[in-house]
Amino acid sequence: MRTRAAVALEAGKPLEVMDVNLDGPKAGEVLVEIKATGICHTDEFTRSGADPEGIFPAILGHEGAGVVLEVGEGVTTLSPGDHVIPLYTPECRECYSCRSGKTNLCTAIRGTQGQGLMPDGTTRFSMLDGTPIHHYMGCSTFANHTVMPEIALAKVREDAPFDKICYIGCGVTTGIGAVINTAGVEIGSTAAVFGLGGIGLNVIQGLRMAGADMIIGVDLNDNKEEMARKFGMTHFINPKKVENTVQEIVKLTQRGDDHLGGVDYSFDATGNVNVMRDALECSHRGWGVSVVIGVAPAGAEISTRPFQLVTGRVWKGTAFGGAKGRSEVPKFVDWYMNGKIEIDPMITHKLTLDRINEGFELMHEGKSIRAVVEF
Ligand code: NAD
Ligand code: AHE
Ligand code: ZN
Repeated sequence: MRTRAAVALEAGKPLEVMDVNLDGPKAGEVLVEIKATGICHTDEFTRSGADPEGIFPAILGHEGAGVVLEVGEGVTTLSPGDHVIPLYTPECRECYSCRSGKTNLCTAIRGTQGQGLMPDGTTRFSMLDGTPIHHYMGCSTFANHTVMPEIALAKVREDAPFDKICYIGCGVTTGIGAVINTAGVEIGSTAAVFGLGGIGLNVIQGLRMAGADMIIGVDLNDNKEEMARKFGMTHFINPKKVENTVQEIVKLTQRGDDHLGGVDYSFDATGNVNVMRDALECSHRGWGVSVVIGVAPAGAEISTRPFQLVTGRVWKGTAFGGAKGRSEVPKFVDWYMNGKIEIDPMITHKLTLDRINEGFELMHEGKSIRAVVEF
């Protein structure tokens, strides 16, 4: 079939919207009509050329929602008409990692996914002249139709609006999951969140759900403060306006006879390795846990004095908020539909596919939280 897609032809160039060929689903695969997709900073990371795994040409996008149109041979858990959210972290329930019960990082198809290919080592997308186009993060949601492995689709309730629940395909689950699954934040905790964008706001939302007492937000952009306060941030720091961000956080958290200060939990949602260091170092001696969410460019490395770890701070990371997608994503959709979590105010812009590059510009200008493309 033919479908319409935004294609990343070369690193650093705007996406080009065009008709492309899409082959039907092979065994174990599913054809999905994408109804809506968010634009996450990770799409920009890859588009810009900063991703060591970036391959071009490719159809980016990994934060989508849609409807199953056709299933390939052997598919048993999905049928045409089902509503689904694509999963860049699949859940096969059979590989060594899935069986361990200790991680959400299913390894069943990670090798081919990182090469921009379907599990059989081929691509379903091509240009009209036959040039192959790579898949992205196993999803390629910047296309009106895509083909995905069955194990990488979460079936969700049919009354949930696509233009909101697409955000559960990455940002919402990543932020809330980082708090609940990865950090395991307890009631009464203190926390710092670096980066108040599409991910950081969901970390704040997760901290409020977990019952944190003090939620300190850090962002270079003052305009992010208002929305973050609505989601539960109690204190705001703009690093450009203070001498030392770590010291400011330490001061805010010194209480009673605790002269050391430091937050119980911190989260990096910027992708900047210097910020990751600050996030670790503002956490409390003896027990502070710092979670890296941000994705850093090729060649970037984190550093700190080992003494920070010797004295009890813990550095962790999280992908997709530690969530096992097929099992947990339907629960996030229920939470949204029951009013337990909020999504609507974070979808600041709606675009058509033809205007997708405006979504990247809004992100650069710091004007959007999430821009969503609706097909
Ligand atoms: P975003 O662009 O919406 O937000 C980033 C925010 O960080 C912005 O508000 C920006 O002003 C702020 N910022 C940038 N540099 C800063 C600095 N030095 N100090 C303080 N604030 C700073 O991006 P997003 O969609 O929220 O994504 C955030 C990061 O999380 C990206 O690196 C993205 O690739 C990554 N990410 C990781 C996962 C995962 O599973 N680990 C999932 C989604 C996104
Ligand atoms: N390709 C990059 C790493 C990108 C990365 O870390 N991706 C996250 C999801 S970001 C979603 O917005 C992830 O899931 N990582 C685990 C995995 O297996 O990719 C690089 O540096 O090579
Ligand atoms: Zn993402």
